[in-house]
Amino acid sequence: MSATSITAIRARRVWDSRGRPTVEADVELAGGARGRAIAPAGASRGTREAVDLRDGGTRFGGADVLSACEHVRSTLARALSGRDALDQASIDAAIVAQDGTPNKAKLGGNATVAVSMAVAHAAAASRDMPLWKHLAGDGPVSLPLPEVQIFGGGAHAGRRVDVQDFMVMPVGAWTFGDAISIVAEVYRAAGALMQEAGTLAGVADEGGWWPAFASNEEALAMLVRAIERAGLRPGEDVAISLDIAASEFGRDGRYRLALDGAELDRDGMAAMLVDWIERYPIASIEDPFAEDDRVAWIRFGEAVGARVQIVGDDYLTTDAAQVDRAALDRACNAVLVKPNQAGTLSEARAALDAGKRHRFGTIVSARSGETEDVTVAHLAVGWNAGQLKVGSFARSERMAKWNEVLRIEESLGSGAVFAGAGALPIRRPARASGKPPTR
Ligand code: 2PG
Ligand code: MG
Repeated sequence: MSATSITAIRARRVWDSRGRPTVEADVELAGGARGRAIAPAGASRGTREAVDLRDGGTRFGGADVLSACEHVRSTLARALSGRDALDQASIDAAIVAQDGTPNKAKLGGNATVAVSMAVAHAAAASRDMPLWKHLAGDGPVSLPLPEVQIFGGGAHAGRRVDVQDFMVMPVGAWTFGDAISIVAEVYRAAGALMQEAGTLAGVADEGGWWPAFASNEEALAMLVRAIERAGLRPGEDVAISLDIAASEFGRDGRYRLALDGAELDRDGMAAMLVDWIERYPIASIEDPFAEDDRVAWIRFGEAVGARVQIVGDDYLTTDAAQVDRAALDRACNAVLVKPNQAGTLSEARAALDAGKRHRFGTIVSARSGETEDVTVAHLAVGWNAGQLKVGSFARSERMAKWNEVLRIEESLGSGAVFAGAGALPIRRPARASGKPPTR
């Protein structure tokens, strides 16, 4: 037994940002190093992603995770005991083998991802390193371009607007810190605008302003106004990014936009999105079509793939094989990487690596149900993903991640490299040269 052998794994039920139970895992190594991680939880989920194990019954609406915790303490603790925490690949292979299902249905994706991430934290601690550095090894690292929700909708806001995330990307920023300052101004301006319009109704699940819009497009127009009001140039300083999350309202090639009172076929849906791309400074669109509408994805990729980042979330579910297929199809040019969609860090990493092989944009992403766990901030830097999406710019489960990246940037000092707009898989006009502004 070496100092990095696993000697104990514990689990407990803790609570996420929606007040729902989730799994926290602690891992201890022979040399005394410890790691801890908490599983997040999605609301708009792809059908092929790893599933959380929930107890059912009446307690906490059936969402309890006592059986998932028990699987950590029994099956996983037994299978991983004595293994070397530095060998993440074989740890994750053992987790996959113990589960034995294609979607972690037996042990629960919430159990497996918490343990997989806690092992990585323990391994980093054993080397006395921050997690991002441990993960990077000799590879390059960069501070990610943040993708930040300003208005929340869809399943995260009582479906008051159909589109799920109206986000911004500070493409004109010089550093990660600069990017976050820009976002802070836009978020503030958007709140003030809605307050003046009398439509402010609190914040949605990920901290974005809760929308009371007359149409989906009105939210886009409001976002442009917020960017301008913050004294920034739409498109140049700040671009728009949308997560349509179309699987939530599309099926069999038909899309029901409740707020617009419209039912569109796949061509109508594509026409609406292309029209938006032409009239608004949109640089990225996630899940523009439902996950079962492959033909729509392929046509859309052909039409706009050269000028817009097209991101597969529910469409790819952090699965390397799906990324390979989408690349062959040219259906998308970016992959969202959510560790709990895969169920282990190694599988999530494989999806990211597949994306890089195909020159996709790669975006590490949190879920709508989050906690104080900041693992994704470290993954974005250490895996050199280039982009990070963790929801909005309010509520501490979101701010903890942005703040962690700020700390990492500071620790890198003059060696810090900001991925910026170069992380997008599309050609963009070069940023004006000169001195960075003070923000
Ligand atoms: C998404 C995520 C995060 P959820 O759709 O990209 O915004 O939502 O975690 O509910 O799947
Ligand atoms: Mg999504």
